[in-house]
Amino acid sequence: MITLALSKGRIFDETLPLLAAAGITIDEDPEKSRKLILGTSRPELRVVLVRASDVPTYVQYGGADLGVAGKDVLIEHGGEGLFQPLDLRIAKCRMSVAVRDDFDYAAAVRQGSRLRVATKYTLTARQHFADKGVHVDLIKLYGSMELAPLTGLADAIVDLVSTGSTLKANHLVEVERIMDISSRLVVNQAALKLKREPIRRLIDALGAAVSKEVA
Ligand code: PRT
Ligand code: MG
Repeated sequence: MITLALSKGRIFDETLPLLAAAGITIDEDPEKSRKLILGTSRPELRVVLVRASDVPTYVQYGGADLGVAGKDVLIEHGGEGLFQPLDLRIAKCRMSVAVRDDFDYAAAVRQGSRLRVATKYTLTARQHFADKGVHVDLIKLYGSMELAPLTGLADAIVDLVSTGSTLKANHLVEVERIMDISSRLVVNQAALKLKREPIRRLIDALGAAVSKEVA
């Protein structure tokens, strides 16, 4: 048996067409069922539904053989014990710094002020501001980062942006793009050795599906 970890929502939705191109369908729609383990058209392949940020942990410890996780999540996890053979080019967005539209970020940086930055992505944020030589106090949040500058909790946030409409609706502006983000296939290193053939075939089939999408 091969177990693939996916998170509900955009990662599940955008992985489906890649699996379909590899001739694989999932038996149930996770939005309509409460099941956490789903069968597929391949008897030897099943899907487990886990929280997006738990995908690397499941794969690292062998709770799943493979998984799909955003680069944002993989950086924060550290990637230990994970082989990352493929950029699936799905769930694309960017990691950015944003501030209130009335906050002069350039001036604050120029003056060498100590910035208060709220984020879920503390490793990425720490590295970014260290590279720029900007002093920051990081405030770890687990959700709704957009609220932090509006309530005075922070001067800036580091968050994911795709269309930009969440920032706009909350009177925030993107002032720096830290990196482009997409989701990657991650594989448990021990599983890759023990179940080499079926896992290799799945990686190759998904790789071919990604190249077809790009072409
Ligand atoms: O929701 P949960 O806490 O369980 O986990 P999660 O938020 O990590 O899961 P999910 O499914 O929302 O995101 C899974 C992955 O999708 C992330 O790890 C990213 O790699 C990727 N992704 C792509 C995004 C976005 N686009 C995105 N826009 N993840 C989150 N967002 C959020 C962003 O944080 C912000 O709140 O959407 C909002 C901005 O969107 P726009 O379109 O208004 O700019
Ligand atoms: Mg979410």
